[in-house]
Amino acid sequence: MSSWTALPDNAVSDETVARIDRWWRAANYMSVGQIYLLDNPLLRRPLTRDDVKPRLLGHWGTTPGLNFLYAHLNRAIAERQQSTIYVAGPGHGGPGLVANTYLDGTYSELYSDITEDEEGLRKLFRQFSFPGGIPSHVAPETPGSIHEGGELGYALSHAYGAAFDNPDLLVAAVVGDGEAETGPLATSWHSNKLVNPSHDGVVLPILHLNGYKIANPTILDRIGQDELTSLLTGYGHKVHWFEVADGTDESFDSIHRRFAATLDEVLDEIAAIKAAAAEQGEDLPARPGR
Ligand SMILES: Cc1ncc(C[n+]2csc(CCOP(=O)(O)OP(=O)(O)O)c2C)c(N)n1
Ligand SMILES: [Mg+2]
Repeated sequence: MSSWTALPDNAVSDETVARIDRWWRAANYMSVGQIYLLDNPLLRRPLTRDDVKPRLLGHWGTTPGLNFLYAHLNRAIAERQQSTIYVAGPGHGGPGLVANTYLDGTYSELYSDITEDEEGLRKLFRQFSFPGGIPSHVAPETPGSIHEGGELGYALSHAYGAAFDNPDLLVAAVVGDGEAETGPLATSWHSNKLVNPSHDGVVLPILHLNGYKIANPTILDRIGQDELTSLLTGYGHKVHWFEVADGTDESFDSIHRRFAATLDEVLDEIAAIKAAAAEQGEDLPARPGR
């Protein structure tokens, strides 16, 4: 199977949904553990004050969304054999990406002292945002990272930079709604004008509209769905909404199925654009400056 494969009528099985959910929950647990725990990583004994970090840096808000996207993208790109990187823009998203790379085995491969057992997990939790440890944003030491997240604003610029002249690469770029208020991010929605589907890869911007920049409301969340859709459409993006209502009693099973269907729809649309570009080939206008 080559990349940019369309899989119309793709239905995820019960087993796949259960596996996505288990991955997501494990990554969430490991993210909370990194933010809060100095010791007692598997909570085998009752939690005490000494188990908890005295000074917390980083916050939980963005992490379940980042982990959710990572788990779902893994499913879709494995099925399509699609070469992909994941760029995490939102503030303090570090624990999510560290958790996912630990779960897939890469972390222990690169850092042999962070072993795949309880002691390794203890060290992994302790080192996060701790003196002598690792930063709370994705950083050069995060496995596979090309994107330093500490200064917000560059998720899309880095994503497009990775996609240019890399025709088989999909870059899933998660943008924080707070990050989106920075000047660099606000202008980089326009980078789509520079992409040529026959020469370049594809950037899939995913706006993580969790409503807040740490604890304060974000503009893109408050302007409402119609205005935000118009704004992004005006920038030349096709908008797909995925929402989970506050306080919903929708099951996780249903939420996972809905998101998997949305992601498949988006990836099928991208495959169609790539197929059309391959057919037209060099007739497509080259991007400015070529
Ligand atoms: C350029 C820049 N300004 C300010 C900050 C401080 N800061 C860290 S996280 C954050 C909030 C970012 O909001 P969002 O991207 O929505 O992430 P979330 O809070 O939802 O995790 C801010 C303002 C920063 N890291 N970089
Ligand atoms: Mg946010």
